[in-house]
This record gives sequence, structure tokens and C-alpha cells, in this order.
Amino acid sequence: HPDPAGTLPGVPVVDITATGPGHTPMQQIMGLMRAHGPVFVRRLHGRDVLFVADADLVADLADEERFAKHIGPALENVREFAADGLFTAYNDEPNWAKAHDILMPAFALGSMRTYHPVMLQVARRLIGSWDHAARDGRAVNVPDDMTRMTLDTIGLAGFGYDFGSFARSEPHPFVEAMVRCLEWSMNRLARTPGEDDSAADAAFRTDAGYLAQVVDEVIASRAGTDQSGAEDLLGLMLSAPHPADGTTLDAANIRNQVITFLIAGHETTSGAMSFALYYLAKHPAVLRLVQREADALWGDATDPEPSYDDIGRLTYTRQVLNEALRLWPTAAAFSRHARKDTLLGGRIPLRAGQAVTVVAPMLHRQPVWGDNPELFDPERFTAQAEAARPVHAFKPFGTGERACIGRQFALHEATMLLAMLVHRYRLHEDADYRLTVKETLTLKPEGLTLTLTPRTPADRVHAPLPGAAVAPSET
Ligand code: FDE
Repeated sequence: HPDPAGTLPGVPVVDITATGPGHTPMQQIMGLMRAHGPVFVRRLHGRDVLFVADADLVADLADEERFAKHIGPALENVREFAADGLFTAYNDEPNWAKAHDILMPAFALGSMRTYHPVMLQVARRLIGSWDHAARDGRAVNVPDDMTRMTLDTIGLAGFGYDFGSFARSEPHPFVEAMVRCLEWSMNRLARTPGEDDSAADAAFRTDAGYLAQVVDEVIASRAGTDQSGAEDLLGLMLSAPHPADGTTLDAANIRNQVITFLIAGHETTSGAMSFALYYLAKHPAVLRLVQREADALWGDATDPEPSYDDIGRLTYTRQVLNEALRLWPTAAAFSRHARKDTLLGGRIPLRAGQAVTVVAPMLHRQPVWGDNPELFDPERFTAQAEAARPVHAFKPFGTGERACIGRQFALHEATMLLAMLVHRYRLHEDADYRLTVKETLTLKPEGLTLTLTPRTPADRVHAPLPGAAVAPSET
């Protein structure tokens, strides 16, 4: 069996067979890139993967004429439970284009108006639970609560289904099963060829069966009712005809889409909000600026009513989120393959079908980001700074026609929640906390806790926003 990657000119090959990828394979890849540079081949049990983070090579990979999304081994494993759902469908699988065309309108920026009230409703559940914790002087577990929030949001906004996560002391069993499925997908990559782990596989099948069963309940609670007015994802899937051929999605595909959205729509977004809160707690000056932005909108209101339009005004909050996604893009890697034989970046020969994996956390630390890429600095995302940077230097949402369909959804949800939280609470970090990034295919700050105290009018920031027409009054 030929070993094409190993013969790539000037590309180092690093064999990790002796240690294996461990439980944090992404951070291992980051470490190897720090040692060997932003292009290398990782060899594991004789299987090679070409990883790149070099900004010019990533820009080249974004060329849709020459490259397309690749379903690599990790996504092949996820296919075992999400099949031809949008995230894991092959490019030429007819259900990809069909579902994409039917669902695109539901994710256009304007559609966020529809989801806004539900996002707000769930944000208030989280706040209710954090108010309790604040009163009792109890620390909150940030990633757990962010996951409650994002699961309830995608469930309600997408499918009209209430997971009721804040009424449970433990995560919803759907989350636990799903996380185990993702872990299985990741751990299966580390097996030696021919190695089978039938206990793990059996547990996986039980979990995958449970996911399918929950999803069937979600669908059943809707099917049979009149869907003609339903604008959410499930309503569209059950009723909207494809613009070209007038057919609707079949039942098996709808199930795969629901599983896909429940996974894609909550793990990644909750991780992004968790990292943002981590950095805010560590950077009081930045926190102060986010608070100023929220205070300018909502003043001393004890229960502000953020409007849809308010979220578009939270530009600094959005910069903070982008900067958190730069350092820890929660869907950290995506893969591309060559459509035909080509030279990547004019120098690395690739055969048709050969795959390359983009390592976003390292792309986001390349020299185009300046001399201190490890430094958390939301000023990197002012409109001016963004305009000065190559467009493909920031890729937390993938690229091209297979890029994240949920991007606006995630950003609207996360921006609103962050602003509401900093408006309401002072955030106190646990001084002993050291960032440990947990990997379950997606990334999370493991065990991050915060303690909260309610902000009072005296805590409000009364400085005008840059460019604000009217300075807020003293009270
Ligand atoms: C997608 C996505 C991506 C791409 C991948 C590849 O290429 O392979 C990425 C990178 C992402 N995504 C990311 C992210 C981040 C965040 C925060 C998110 N994401 C969020 C979300 C939400 C929702 C709902 C979603 N998301 C969804 C989704 C989907 C469905 C997909 C697939 C698309 C196609 O068509 O392919 C994605 N996402 Fe995301």
C-alpha cells in the first residue's frame, strides 16, 4: 500500500504510533505543529494524515474549484449515528443539496428574528439558575450550564421540543449519550488496525439507539399536527418542498438532520461561550468594556428586555466571542480533499481525492496574527483590523458551501447571553483554576467554575461608548 503523504517534498513526517493520540489529540497536533511547523504529516499505525495551519495553504484550500469538504475518519465515525445529516453527508449525496436548499432560509440572518424570543426565554432560565447560585454563594459550573442553555435553545427553537435542562441536576441523558457517542468517534481513531473493542462498540450502539429514540419522540410530538405555519427547522423539514423538484425530505433523513442539529447546534456553541467567559473572568479590563456596552443599552434595568436589534449593536461583545473562537475554535479541525491532481500552495503535490486537515487553533496563531498570538485581545476583531487581515486567516466555521450553516444562530445566541450575564453579574474566577481543554471532538474548558455577585447601580459603567451620540446620564 503506497504511502503518498510520506513522500511530500519538504513536509516532515512525525510518527506517533509509540504514544498514540491520547485523550487530547487536537492539543497533541498543536504541540507537534509548534515543534515541526504548520505543515506536517502525522503517522499513526502506518496511516498518514496531512495537517496544515499555514495561512497561505489554508487560503488555497478554500478554493472551491480545486478542493471540497472531505469526510475523514472522524466524520466517518460520526456518520455511524448522524448518517446523511448535513454535517456528515458526502458532497455528492443527493440529500445534502436537498436539505441544504430547504434549510438555508431558516438560517439566514433575518430568521434570527424568529428565534430571538426563544433564545431570550432560555437565557432567562440560565439567569434564574445563576441567581440562585449567587444568592447561596455557590460556584456555577460554566460548561455544564452553557450546555444546558444551548441544548434547550436548539431543542425549542429548532424543533419546539423542551429538554428542560435547568430543571435537572444532572445533564439531560441525551447529552450524556451524545457526548459518549462523540468520544467513541474520537477514541475509535486511536485503535490499531484490526483492533476491535466490542464492549465500546456495544455501548456506542446502545447510546446511538437512545439518541434515535429521543429524536423520534421529538418528531412524533410534531408529526400529524398541521405544519403549514411552522417556520422552525422541523416544520420546514416536515413540510417544505424542495424548490427544484417539489419533494420533501424523507423520514430517515429528517431523523439524521435532527440528530445533527442537536449535536452541532449545542456542543460547539456552549464551548464558545464557556471560553469567552473564561477569558472575561481573566481580563478585567476587557470585561469592563463588555459591561460598558451592555450598560449603555440596558442601564439599571433589573430584567432588561434585549431586542433583536440590540444584539447587532453588541459589537464589542461579538469581538470578544470572535477572539475566544480564535484561540479555541470549538470545532477545531475540518478536512478538504483535492478534486483533481493539484499542487497545494504551488508546492505540495496532491492526487485527486487526497485529504488535508486544517488545524484552526494553529491557523489562528500564525504570523498574520502578529507577534503575540497567545494573547487574548478582542481588538483583533475591530472592523479595521479585520479588513487588514487575509480573509481566510480566521476559520472557526469552516469554509465554502459546506461551511457552518448555524453560524448566525450560534453568534446571536452567544452574543445575547454573554451581554446579559456581564450586565447582571460580577464574575469571580477561581484563582486556582488553570485552563485545561477537554476534547470530545469539540473543545471545552474543563471544570471551569465562576462565582457571581449581582451588580448594583454603583457597578454600572457610565462612560459613553465610542461614537455614541448621547452620553448616558449619571443615574
Ligand atoms: C458545519 C460546521 C463546520 C464545517 C465542518 C466541515 O467543514 O467539515 C464548522 C467548522 C462548524 N460548523 C463550526 C461551528 C462552530 C460553532 C459555534 C457552530 N459550528 C455552531 C453551529 C450551530 C449549528 C446549528 C450548527 N453549527 C450547524 C452546523 C451544520 C448543520 C453544519 C454542516 C453544514 C453543511 O451543510 O455541511 C455545520 N454546522 Fe456549525
